[in-house]
Amino acid sequence: MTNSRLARELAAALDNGEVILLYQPQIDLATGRTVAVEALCRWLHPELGLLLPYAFIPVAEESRLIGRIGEFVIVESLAAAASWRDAGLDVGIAINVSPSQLTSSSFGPRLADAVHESRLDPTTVTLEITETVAIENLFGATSNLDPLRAAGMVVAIDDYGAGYSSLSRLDDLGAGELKIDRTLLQSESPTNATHLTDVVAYAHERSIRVVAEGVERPEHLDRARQLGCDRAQGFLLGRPASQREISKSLLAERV
Ligand code: G
Ligand code: MN
Repeated sequence: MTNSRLARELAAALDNGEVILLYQPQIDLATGRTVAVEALCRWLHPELGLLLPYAFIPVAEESRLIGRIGEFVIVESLAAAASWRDAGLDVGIAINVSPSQLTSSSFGPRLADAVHESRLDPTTVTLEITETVAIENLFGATSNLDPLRAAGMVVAIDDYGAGYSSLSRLDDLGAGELKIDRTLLQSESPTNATHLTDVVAYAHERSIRVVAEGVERPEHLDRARQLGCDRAQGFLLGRPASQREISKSLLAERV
């Protein structure tokens, strides 16, 4: 399918509810409880099936639909977090920030307003940033992120180890969380294992919490624990699920 057709369909999909959010649990390794969920965008395409963000976010970026998707994610995920809060189910919410959002001057003020209006505790809101994006326009990124951090929100470096990762980015962006990419967590290479030990030490020296991503098998969970990661996320611990399903599992967990 051509990108222009995909863009046209995406515009319609945003109107008719085909674009949805799922939520994936993040487990506190000390207590075993779900302390946060990451909001993940999906497109339930009528012909192509379930599309993951990489299949349509680039198209959205090109066609300026990304603004609408970004707004949808903010409104929908904060509403879900507020509904869990209202039900007495305290759980943090992690939102992925797209490249163009990060450098758009309207993003920071809009998110600050939305969080304020939701009356959520800002310290329970995490903004996941892919570091390559932040490097390309560090000024734009920090102009958005600094006020959000000042309001209490947490900046997370996403997919650490997937590309040209640099720990200095944690300092540049005032990050409060580091998410270790699944390729690095799952790697069997001793060099990578040593590197990971250093990474966790570096983060913890700065009181930055570490989340292990891609925990798919029991040995990945063991590794996350051995490394001293604070939180873990992955198919073994919970697949991305609807707001309803998450509500049910949070209720079940908290009896
Ligand atoms: O880039 P980011 O880390 O935000 O991407 C999250 C994506 O990874 C989601 O689309 C989610 O479905 C996927 N994911 C979550 N847990 C796992 C896992 O354990 N294994 C794999 N392969 N993918 C996962
Ligand atoms: Mn993410």
